[in-house]
Formats: sequence, C-alpha cells, structure tokens
Amino acid sequence: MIVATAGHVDHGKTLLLKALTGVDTDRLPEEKQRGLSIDLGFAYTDLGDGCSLGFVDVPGHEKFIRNMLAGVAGIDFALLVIAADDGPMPQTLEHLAILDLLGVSRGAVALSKIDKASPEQIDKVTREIEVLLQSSQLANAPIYPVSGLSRLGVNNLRNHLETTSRKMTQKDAGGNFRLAIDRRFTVPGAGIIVTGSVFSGSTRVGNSLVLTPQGIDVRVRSIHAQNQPSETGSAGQRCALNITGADLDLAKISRGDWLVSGSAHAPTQRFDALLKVNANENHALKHWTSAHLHLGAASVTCRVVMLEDKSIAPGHSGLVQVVLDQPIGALCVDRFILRDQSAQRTIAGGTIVDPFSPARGRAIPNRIAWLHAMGQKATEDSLVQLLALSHRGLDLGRFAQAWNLTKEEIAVLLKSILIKIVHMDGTSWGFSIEHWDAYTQLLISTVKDWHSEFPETQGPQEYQLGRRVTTKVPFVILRYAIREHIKACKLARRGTIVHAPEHQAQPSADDLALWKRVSPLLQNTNLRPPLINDLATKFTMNVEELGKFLHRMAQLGWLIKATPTRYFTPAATLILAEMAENLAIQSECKTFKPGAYRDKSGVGRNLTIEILEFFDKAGLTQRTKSGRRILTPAKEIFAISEAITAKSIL
Ligand SMILES: Nc1nc2c(ncn2[C@@H]2O[C@H](COP(=O)(O)OP(=O)(O)O)[C@@H](O)[C@H]2O)c(=O)[nH]1
Ligand SMILES: [Mg+2]
Repeated sequence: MIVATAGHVDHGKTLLLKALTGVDTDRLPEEKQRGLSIDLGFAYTDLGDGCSLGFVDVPGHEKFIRNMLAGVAGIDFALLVIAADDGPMPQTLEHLAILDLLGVSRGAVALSKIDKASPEQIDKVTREIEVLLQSSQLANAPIYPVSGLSRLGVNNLRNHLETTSRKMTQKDAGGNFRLAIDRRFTVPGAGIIVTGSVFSGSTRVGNSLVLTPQGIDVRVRSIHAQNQPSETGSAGQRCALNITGADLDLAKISRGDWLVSGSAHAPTQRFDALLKVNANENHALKHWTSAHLHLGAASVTCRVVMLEDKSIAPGHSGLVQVVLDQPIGALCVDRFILRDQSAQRTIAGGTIVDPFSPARGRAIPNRIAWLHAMGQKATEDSLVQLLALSHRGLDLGRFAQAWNLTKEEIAVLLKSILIKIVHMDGTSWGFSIEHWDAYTQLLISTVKDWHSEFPETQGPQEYQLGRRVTTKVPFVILRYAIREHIKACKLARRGTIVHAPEHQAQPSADDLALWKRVSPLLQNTNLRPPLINDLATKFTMNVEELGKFLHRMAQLGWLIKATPTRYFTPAATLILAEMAENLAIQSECKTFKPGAYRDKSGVGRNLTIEILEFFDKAGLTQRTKSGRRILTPAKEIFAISEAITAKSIL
C-alpha cells in the first residue's frame, strides 16, 4: 500500500513519518536548513510476511503544491495531518479538496502536536475536522490524536495503517504496466534509476518498456519494490527501476514521464474528461480557460473546452475537452487536477473519459453519446454501447488501448459479448451483429440498384460500390464484406467488377461483332496487349470510337483498363497479379521490387511501372520501404467467380 501525507505546512507531517518509520524524509540540504519540506520524500516500513508500507511525504507549503500533486497521484491511502494547536488551515483545505477531486476515498486524519494543545482545544479541533470531512470522500476517515515529538498515539495510527494495508494487498494488478516517474538519477555502477508509483499492471526484470511520451525503448535491469530488491513490480507499489536503452540518457527523462509496457504507450495532446469544479471556487469555470493540468506526476499547461454547457458552476460536473500544450501519457479513468493559470488555486479535478479526442465535431450529439458510452464504469458496458453507436465499425485496438486492457483482457472481453470482428491490415474492427447484418444487406441492395440503373454494365467496380453504399466503412472492410458475400454466393466477381450472381449483361449486336474482330488481338499478347492507338490504326478506326467501345467492354467485365493506354483481359490481369504475388511470397521479407517484376513478367520497364501502380490502386499491393507487399490475395481481387466462368465469352 502507498500512503501519502497531506496537510498544511508545519503541521508535523515529516516528524510524524519519522516517528512511524524512523526515516527523515527531508533529505535535501535546503530542506534541512529551512526545516521545510520542498520536494517529495519517501520512506518504507516492513510489516513482515511480505507486506510493506510505502510513504510519500509531501510538502505543505502552498509554493510547492505542484510537488504535492506529483506525490499524491496513484496513492491508495491519504494521511491528512492537522495540528491540534492550529486546526484546519488553508492548505489543509486545499489538500483535502485535491484528494477529494482525485477520488481518494481511503484515508485517516492524524491530529498532530497534541502535546501542545489542551484537551478542550483537541475536542474543538476534532469537531471542526469532522465537519470539514463530512462533504468529502474521506467522510468516514478515523481521527488519530498523535504527537510526533512524544510519539503518543503513534502506535495506534501505525496499527490502523497496518490493518488497512493487509486488507488491501490484493490490489488488482490488471492492465498494462504504468509507472508515473517522480524521480530519476544515476547510481555509479548501475546507471539510470527511475522511481514512481505503479498505477496498473506489473513488470519483471528483463522486460521491455517504453518511456512515454518520448517513445524511447528501455529494458528493466533490476527492480526495487517498496525499497526491497524484487523480480517484479506491480500496482500499489512504489518502485525503483534500473533501466537501460540504446537511445536513453538521463537528460531525456523528467518527472511526469511514464514507464509503460508497449501497448500503453499512447501519448495524447487532447482528451475528453468528466470535470468537477472545486466547490470552494468563487466563479463558474468558463470555456477556453487556461489552466495547469496535473496528471500522474506530470504538469502541463492547457485550455479547457466546454462540451455541454457554456460553463460549469462550483461544485458541479460536466464534460470537457482538455487541450494540452504538450503531449503526455494519459488513459481512461486516470484522474487529474486543474490549477488556475497563475498556479495559485485548485480549480477542478477530473476523470479521463476518452484519451484520444478529435478536434473537430467534439461537441456534436454523436460525440457526446460516444463520451457517455466511454464513461461507463465497466469496460463491457462501454464496449457494447460503443458498438451500438459505431455502425461503421469500432477500432478494437484503440478501444483496448484507451481502456489500458492487456491482450489477454481484451480477448476475454471480446469472447464475453456478441460481436462481429473483422481483422484487416493489422487492425481489428468490431461491429454489433445488427450493424454488420445491416451493412452487408445494404451492399447487396446497392449492387441490385446499380443493376437496375445501369443494366448495360456488368456491375460496379469495388471503389464505385464503396462510393454508392450510404454507410461508409474503411475500404478494407468493404472488401472483406464483398469477399464474404462471394464465398456465400450472394455476390459474384468478374475481375474488379462486383455483381449479383444472376446478373449477366450482354453487349449490343454491333459491339459483339466488333469484339469478335478485336478480341484475338487482345489475347495471346505475351501480357503486352497493343496500345489503343495501335489497335485503332490496325482497324482503321477513329481512336475515340474504339476507346468508347473498349470502355463499354470493360464495363461488362470483359476487359480491364489497367493502364491509361492499354486494356487487358481479366485472365491476363490475373496472371500478372499472381506473378506479383509469387514474387512476394518467395522473398524473405515478403516484398518485391519493380526490377524483379520486370524480369519475371518481361513486359518492359515502362509497362511494369504502370501495372504496379494499377495494382496499388486496385488494393493488390502496397508500397513499403523495402518494396511492394501483397495486401489481398490476387484471386480475391481479379478472379472470375466460378459460378460464371467467362470461357463462353472469351
Ligand atoms: N511539539 C510538537 N512539535 C512538533 C510535532 N510535530 C512536529 N513538530 C514540530 O513542528 C515543526 C514542523 O514539523 P514538520 O514535521 O517539519 O512539519 P511539516 O511541514 O508538516 O512536515 C518542526 O519544528 C517539528 O519539530 C509534535 O507532535 N509536537
Ligand atoms: Mg514536511
């Protein structure tokens, strides 16, 4: 369990921790000299039986609230220290408000310096504290009268912390590993060490992690968990990690960065949140207010965008978008605090609802509905509601990332609900069964509409179908749906044309007569059909007339215009496509270069370039740094559905 102190300066936090742990957490020379905590201090006590308490001592002075905020993020338990002789003071109130806005609901009050106060004074302050806590999440927190000086009452408090910690040790270590870095330094012989509270998940020695938001890969060489050498570090512990990395040096790491396991690395500069304005504020929070955001151990300047109402009154909550001046690591249900522009007041606290928000359309009804779905407590409810809103499909990888779900956790979640999943191009898209059925039915009816509107053509090209279908999904999903329909014989394919299986468009008698003359010249051409111009000369035809005829034949699916100057038969196109496919399959990195394709096909340099560009457009291939790779099997784009072989035609 991690405990953080809180409370006004000089109320005895640091001395109390010393009485509890034996450690003086004021370690900086300036802190010793001034007798004042400036930065965070840390101490641990071993409870035996493998349990230990980790303490974060925070500065109480209002000048160092920023450090206090870094210290209380990710803690399990707050120890609010209030001096009996002084009673609640300004930073008592501010720290309490911060804990409340951060959702810290476990804690205790140490009524300190009781050696300096009369019994009447102690009673009076106790009542004041009870009133103060009433409206906060710490309403039921016990109050322990103590003296850090005489150690009176310290054992009672310690026993309470121990009991609470024992009850809590089974903290849920779900999610990907995330540690909020609050210190970094080097140790001779070991190298770089970072310390912080673990928000979620666990890691072990030897694991690879990423420094967020920089995106630097690191490896864990050793771990101290709660100040003890350990093989693992997990949620609910303070950890020190000795890390190395080829691109890592100390200057690249700051307080506020995160160390996370790979899929939790998702820097963001704009997120949506449910924000509660501090009840102690005098004015409502307005649109585009400048503020300081504190999340984890990070602090960044930002603007606050109202999403529902024009402003949010003190003590009230509302949806906002936070636009940051710099990217940070932030994921769903992370808590944060906003302080005013001059960093003097705590103005609000919030919970992240969507870490990856759009700049446009951020307040439209669809988006607000989306945020209500994202704002569900249970990931399952959130997923089901998002699917209901996503008739164009939901990017499941992004969903898992936003919710910080591990691969295993998202897999279990997907098994527990009814969902249609389409894996395409490295992305997994999720559809509700209703939306998927509606979409695939719409594809069929759109093809049928095409047939009645353009009976002289065999059907739409895939991209034409994509344009006409009123539900726009990513092109890869359109392709997938077409492929499923073809397998089920609900649609058919002729080259790049999609059609209803029973639809057979026929050329006019004149076109058929011309086809009989022209087609021999387009076949058996060693994959180099003649140029349109040369064909026209050969048949002493007007180029434009011939062009129109060839275009009509292409609309019937009897030809494919693969380059600006040549038409290929579907059979030749498939042969050319399969050549590309074989080259890719045979190569080690599953890609091929134009030179290799030219040599294999023998179509010459210029035609090679034109054909490969056509394949890119048709979705067969994709250009990458190492060459072209195959996106979709050649047969799935260029084959002629078996139900209607074109042998009779060609
Ligand atoms: N008499 C008395 N003095 C205390 C007690 N706790 C702290 N002090 C003194 O109050 C001053 C501030 O204490 P410190 O622990 O640094 O307060 P912090 O700012 O809340 O961390 C120091 O001079 C302490 O010696 C206590 O229980 N009794
Ligand atoms: Mg102190």
